[in-house]
Amino acid sequence: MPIHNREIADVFNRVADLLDIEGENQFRIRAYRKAARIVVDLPRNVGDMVREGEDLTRFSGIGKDLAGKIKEIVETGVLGQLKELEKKTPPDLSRLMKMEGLGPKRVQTLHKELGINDLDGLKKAAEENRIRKLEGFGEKTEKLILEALERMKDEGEKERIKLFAAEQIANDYVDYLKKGRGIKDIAVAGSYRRRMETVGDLDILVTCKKGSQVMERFVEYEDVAKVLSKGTTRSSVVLRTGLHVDLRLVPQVSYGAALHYFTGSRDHNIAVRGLGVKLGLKINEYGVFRGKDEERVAGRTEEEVYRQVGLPYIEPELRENRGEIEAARNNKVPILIRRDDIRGDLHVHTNETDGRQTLEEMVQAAREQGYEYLAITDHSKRVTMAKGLDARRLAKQIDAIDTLNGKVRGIRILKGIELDILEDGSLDLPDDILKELDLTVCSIHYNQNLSRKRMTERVIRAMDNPFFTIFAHPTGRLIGGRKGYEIDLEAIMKAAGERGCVLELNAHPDRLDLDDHNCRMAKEMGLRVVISTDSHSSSDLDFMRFGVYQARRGWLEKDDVLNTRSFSEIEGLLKRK
Ligand code: DGT
Ligand code: CA
Ligand code: CA
Ligand code: ZN
Repeated sequence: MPIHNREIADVFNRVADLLDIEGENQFRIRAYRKAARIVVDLPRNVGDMVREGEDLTRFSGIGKDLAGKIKEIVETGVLGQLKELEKKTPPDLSRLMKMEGLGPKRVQTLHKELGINDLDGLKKAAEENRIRKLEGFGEKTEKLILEALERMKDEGEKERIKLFAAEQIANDYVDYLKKGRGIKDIAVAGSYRRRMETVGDLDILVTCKKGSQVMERFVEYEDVAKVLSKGTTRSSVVLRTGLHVDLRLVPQVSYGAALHYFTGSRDHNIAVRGLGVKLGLKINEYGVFRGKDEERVAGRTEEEVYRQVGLPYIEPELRENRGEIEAARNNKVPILIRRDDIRGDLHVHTNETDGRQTLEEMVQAAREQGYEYLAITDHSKRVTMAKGLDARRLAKQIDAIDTLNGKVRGIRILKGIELDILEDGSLDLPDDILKELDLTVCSIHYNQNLSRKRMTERVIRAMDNPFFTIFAHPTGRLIGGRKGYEIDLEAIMKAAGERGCVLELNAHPDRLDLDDHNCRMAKEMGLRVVISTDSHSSSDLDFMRFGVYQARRGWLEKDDVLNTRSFSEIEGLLKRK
């Protein structure tokens, strides 16, 4: 059975979670989290490597012990150690640990003091006001827990997965299907094609030659845990990861219409169908039909479908019925930014703090991306967990970058720092070192629970400092995790515009912060955005595309994004007036 690197990483993360709840020592816990990251970063499928007898210990960070555990997971599908842990500590507790207001210590207390083992138990205890009585909890935490539970209910039973994870699964499935005989067209439609940050399920569409056994092949995929239905034009399965996948087989003449229909969004489709009705057209997943006798007038391509209702082609990322149809009618659809437009990355870490690679390695990796420039922005001293830089170490890094700039060709290295915005709005390092830098990427890591008003004031006060350049991951949210702190983004954007500061769209697939709505708000306020990866290893530089997808969903064009500019332009733009 092929097992994804991400699934193996999940096993290690679960071990780390449970050890954390048990109160194991942090050193050991971190080792498992690190193992998870290493496995995700490996260049190939680990399962394949194990089967081919490759020696995993040749990768840095993988010792004999870890290699043995990976082998065990690949060969048996489980890790004995995790099973043991789950006997002692209910596995559901790790879900509780990720909830707002709860960490491993509190979950352990809930488990020990109130016997809470799962979400239901938690809900009951909160409703009966038993949690507030525990030491270190209080009314506020109890309320937070109830709110978080409510949100989880809203999100429904079906767990949504991040686009990044969906991509690995979709690519493998599509590659597998393509290897079968007779497939002509194949596309993954739905929210996946609209590049939403999370997807609920995958909707695959195919056309094929007569007699090809595509449905058989679909349900026989090794990752399938359960076949929900199997028909001649439609089948549904559940994968081992719990993800649902639908496959629809459509005739060639309907392919464009079906692609349009199943790409959605539902609201966009309804609006397009409405336009059709006014023109006497019937639009469905089989095609576009005119008049009483339903003469087929389009269906092979999406362009044809749009043309029939008098519209130009609309990119999938825009199809949310958020004004794209009106824009298209007035010939005002934005020309969306593309990955190729990006000329540099302005937020990356090195192993001076919590990155995995050296300065030189990151620069080399950025050159391989074809970038004109790269900003090095390691953490500042407040982030002690990441060995944040003080003024002295930063000065050393500045020298190292100056030297490297004298040596490397084809790329400029910008001197920066990811500077912590302290609780009172001051910056974590003194001006006399900040003035030596090309830019600062300012962000909040601590004291995230201030009121909306105080948080907003804190950031605006920080922006008053003339060395503040970019506000990084502005809301602090984590997709599927932390909701983000309270902050008035509109006020922040206004203040940023007045001061010549820029907001970041953090491209890390767990963050995508700004989100699509925020991007659009920035654009409407005339504010430029910078898309940055926040890379902690050279392979993270590839996250840029997720930032670009989100920017496209937020209607951003090339000119709306600062790091589409050349080095000479950007140098001027980063300077505060
Ligand atoms: P997801 O899977 O929750 O992330 O979101 P989608 O957008 O992929 O939704 P899904 O998988 O339920 O359906 C795929 C597309 O099929 C959807 O975007 C639009 C189309 N579709 C599904 N049901 C309906 C419907 O009742 N009416 C219309 N007009 N379109 C529908
Ligand atoms: Ca879907
Ligand atoms: Ca679906
Ligand atoms: Zn960072």
